[in-house]
Amino acid sequence: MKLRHTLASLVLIGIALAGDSSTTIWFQEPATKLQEALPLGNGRIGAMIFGGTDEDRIILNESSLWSGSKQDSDRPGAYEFLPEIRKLLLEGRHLEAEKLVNEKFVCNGSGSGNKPGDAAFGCYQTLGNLRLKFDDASTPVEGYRRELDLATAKARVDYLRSGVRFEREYFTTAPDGVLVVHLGADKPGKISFQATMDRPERFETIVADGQDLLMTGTLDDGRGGKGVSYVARLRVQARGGTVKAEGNSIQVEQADEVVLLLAADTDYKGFAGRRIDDPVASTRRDLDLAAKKSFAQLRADQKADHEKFFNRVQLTLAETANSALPTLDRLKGFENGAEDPALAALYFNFGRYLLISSSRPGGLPANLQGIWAEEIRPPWNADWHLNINVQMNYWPAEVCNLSELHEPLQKLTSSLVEPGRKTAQAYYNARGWVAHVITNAWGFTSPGEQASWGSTTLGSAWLCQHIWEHYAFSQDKEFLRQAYPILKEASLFYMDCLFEEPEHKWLVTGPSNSPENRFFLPDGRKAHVCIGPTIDMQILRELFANTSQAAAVLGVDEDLQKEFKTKAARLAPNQIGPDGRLQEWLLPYPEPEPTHRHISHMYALFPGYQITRSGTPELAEACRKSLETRGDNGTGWALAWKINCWARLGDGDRCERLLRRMLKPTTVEEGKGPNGRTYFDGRGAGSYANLFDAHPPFQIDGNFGATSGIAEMLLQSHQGELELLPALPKAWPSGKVTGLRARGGYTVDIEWKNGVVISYLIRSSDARPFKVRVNGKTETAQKEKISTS
Ligand code: FUC
Repeated sequence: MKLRHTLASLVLIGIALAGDSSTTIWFQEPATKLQEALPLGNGRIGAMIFGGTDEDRIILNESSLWSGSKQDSDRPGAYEFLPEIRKLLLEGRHLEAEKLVNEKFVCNGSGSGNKPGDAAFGCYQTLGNLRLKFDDASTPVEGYRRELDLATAKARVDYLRSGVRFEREYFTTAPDGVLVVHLGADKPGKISFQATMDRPERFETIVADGQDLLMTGTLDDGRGGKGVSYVARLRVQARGGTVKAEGNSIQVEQADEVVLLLAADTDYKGFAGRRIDDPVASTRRDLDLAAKKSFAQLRADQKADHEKFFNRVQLTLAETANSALPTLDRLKGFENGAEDPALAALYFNFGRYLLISSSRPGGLPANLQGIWAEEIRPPWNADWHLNINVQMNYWPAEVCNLSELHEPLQKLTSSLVEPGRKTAQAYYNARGWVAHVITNAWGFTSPGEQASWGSTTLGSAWLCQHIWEHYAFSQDKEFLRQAYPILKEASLFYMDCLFEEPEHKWLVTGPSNSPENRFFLPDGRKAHVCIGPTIDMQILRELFANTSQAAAVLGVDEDLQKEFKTKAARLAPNQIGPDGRLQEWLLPYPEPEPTHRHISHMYALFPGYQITRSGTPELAEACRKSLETRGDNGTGWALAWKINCWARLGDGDRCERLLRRMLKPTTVEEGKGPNGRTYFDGRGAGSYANLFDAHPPFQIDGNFGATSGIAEMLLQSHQGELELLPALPKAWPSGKVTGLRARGGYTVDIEWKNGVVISYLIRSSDARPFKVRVNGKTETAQKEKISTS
């Protein structure tokens, strides 16, 4: 079914086409650090291109390169302390409760702290570096350009040196599973360099099979034993000149043209990934197969594969003079007040590009750094945080028409059911499964190691929201049938865990946290552990509703459906505090940090949709007040979350202001205090030169969150209708977007001018009537109004 609706009285005058400026990140100099380098990825192999002219460094990654190992971090019988902890909390003795949680109710061992000898939690880590050292380092370089083309997923460097124009092209390809680098020159015999590989620890490089350079090593399992083994294998193909693999390098002399192929693999056998026994053999196979194709063929196949995802959505916003600048100058110009709507389109496209590059079916989900890490122990282990971060990574997946890239997250969720059942039993003596705040490549579901943040129990419930959202957008009943047991068991867990608070007889969770936030007790001391924080109640209301709706769609578990509804009705409600804000906790505690980065109680506004402008206007107004108090500063992901919230509140200008804040150029140095500690209060937050989000430090969730936020400004579908341009800022008076997805299985194109929709096209696989809100009016699209033009 197709619906084209042209508001005929308005003439479409050409909107300046943003062209390259919406899909190109570029520089006039090489990168000096990761935050300036260009990311490439095929979902599994990642590369960061520095493009140096004396030495070209490429940071290498493989998504399953995790230290640590499976561990038993639950405390059997911890549930025996539950009554005492709850009693203390009900009596207002929070600090005593917190002490008891720290003693008896956190995980066994050091958890994500990864203490020496007790580091089974592990961390995602870098595969190392590929370095190309060029011979002509002493001569000057002219006309240097380094760029990343998001539309075709290729990085490119070119420059003039000693009268020769050098060009290098780089891409990672999903169809062929390798990194490809092409080195060219406009004169014969001019390409000479030495290729080496290294990493900060645990590596050796050897020549294998006569021609390949191999870097191998084995990580720590966190208990003093051997963990995951890896291999990076480089092969050089040259036209003209000589290639010699010797010692720990490959030397190329006077070639006309060179192609480098790099394969990487690990023997990680967890919930996703390739499950390879012998990475030495698998990388050889990968290179043998890739080497059979010409460079042009490798590129054509990679380009087609990338475009299949990338071209589904197109966003056109006006270009200005600022749009033509190199990326960092463009950010600076924008910071200084230059208009540049196309910069938002570039940032949006970058988010889609990053998801395509870091999350592919069958692989591991994008972690805190996607797949791009240069350290052995990146910040927060580059793990999956379940109290906002990994979910935010997947906010753009459905609305940006990348539904199949959501799969790695769903796979992670289903992999946590089994370990999560054990955790549910140990800590709560409950049915079902639970995951708390953090997880890793090894199925960690226990509480975190500190009560102050680790007692958040909502991780599993929040992951389940993604199951429902995938169904809501795709209408894929078979997916829902398969995922239903996960929803059901998650719901059973929470049902068993809820207990009654005596004053109102509401059902609440506990011990719990409002993620990572604190409150003042009446005596002025600060506490974290609480019962029934607002976010828990919102998430459970949604989980119970989604589970019973899923059961209804599938025609199963009629009795349970009723039970879920009964329980949901008894959860503590959203409460408006004495100051008109939505209350974050069960009681209106004063807060030591009213601008705290987490805005957990906004869950019901976004990503949930229990609170809406039209359905619950008073609560929406309370959310607005809460957001006002939280302010327009924060870590990268906090800013991104706020964009989505303000979009739900219909305030496009506020969204644009926050987006400007996210695009504020920043550096690694600006993100650290004098003691080397990273800031959490918004200092140093913004965009690094390569547009990676700065928490600080680099954390990719903000990129994905802002991408979702931009989509939310243009299209919403959570209120039983498709709303076109619900939060359009004045700064984007004209534009066009195609291919966004809406709940119910619709694909939507919108074109607007002077802030008014002038045409739209809504496609769906069947002919159900639906409501669409356009230019302030809701209409039901009738079958007879549908044309297929
Ligand atoms: C949560 C946040 C931090 C950071 C970390 C990875 O703990 O509170 O700001 O994003 O996750």
